[in-house]
Amino acid sequence: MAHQWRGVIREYFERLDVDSNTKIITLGEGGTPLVAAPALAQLVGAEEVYLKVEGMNPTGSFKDRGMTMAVSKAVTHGAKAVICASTGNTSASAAAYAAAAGIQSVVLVPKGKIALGKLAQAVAHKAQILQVKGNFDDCLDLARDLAENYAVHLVNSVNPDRIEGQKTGAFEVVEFLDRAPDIHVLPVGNAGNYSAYFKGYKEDVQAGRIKHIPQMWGYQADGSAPFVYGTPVKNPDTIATAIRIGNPASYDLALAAREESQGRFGAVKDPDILWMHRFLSQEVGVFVEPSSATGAAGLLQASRAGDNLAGKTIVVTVTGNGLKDAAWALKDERGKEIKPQIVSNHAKEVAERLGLA
Ligand code: AN7
Repeated sequence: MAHQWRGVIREYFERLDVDSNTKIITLGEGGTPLVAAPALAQLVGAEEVYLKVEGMNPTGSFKDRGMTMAVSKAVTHGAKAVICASTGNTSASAAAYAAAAGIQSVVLVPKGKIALGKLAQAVAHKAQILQVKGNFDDCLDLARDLAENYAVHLVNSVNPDRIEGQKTGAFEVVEFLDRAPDIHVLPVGNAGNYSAYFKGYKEDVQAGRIKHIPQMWGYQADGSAPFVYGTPVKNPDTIATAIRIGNPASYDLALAAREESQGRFGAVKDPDILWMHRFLSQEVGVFVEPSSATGAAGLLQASRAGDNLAGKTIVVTVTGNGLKDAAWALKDERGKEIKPQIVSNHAKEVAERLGLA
């Protein structure tokens, strides 16, 4: 008999900060596939590399794991509206879960700097959307201010319910592998997800399910890399708009996670992110948004710089679906637009064009 996945709150009820009074708002998030990526393993010289494909979540990103918790808690406490600042995915997720809960959502996004698919999602789910003249960091300051002073509930990852929900990604990795990977790699913006996976692994160690926490490797775009420079970045700049964040909300949590896991932070250049974005599509078969390729790009950079990954089992979280920011797939390596050829409906001509004749 087939069983439907019930969403992360019901699947992990005993391991989350919820109880029988929690009004569960779910869209069936979580339970995403861990996909073997032999082409990537070969490229970086590792024993095995798996992609945790978070683009399979209901709104196409990992944010849904945290949003089911944050919106469930908000509704349980009687909230009638939620607010968030976002580079796109948080707003798409907040809008969808608010719709499911029958409450209002307000989203603040940096003007002109969010991918079209994500904006479309917020519009589709009837969020009140405001484009702020400023970057993500300005939007977050504004959202915090409004949530403090008005009757709206903040659902950014400064809200611990978000991290709590997102830690379930680590639980799923452990259940699938039946052990901890040696290294877990992620793209980093606010470092909420980095901190959440660490929390999940740590709880699995404490519960005796695994023996050690994997090294946590977090990668940022080099124009937006406060963890690498050790200080906030005033005007973050990268084509990877999802992680265009200069003043990460989970800075201290993530530093502690890096320390305890003997992990690292690194920065990769935009062209290397786009190269890996294409490699994952073409050689692995997984279509992600550019930001989501940043972790894998960092792993390749480490391997090229001399890190010996032989014998290692590595999990890379790919955070968002390629369809959200599809325009990048329609450009070649030089940035030139790719347009499929136009042909008649004659088999002979088509065969010639395809080089079959
Ligand atoms: C695809 O939606 O911050 O380090 O406002 O959308 O936990 O912030 C998105 C972040 C990685 C970084 N990959 O995660 C937002 C937002 C994708 C993302 C990140 C984001 P964090």
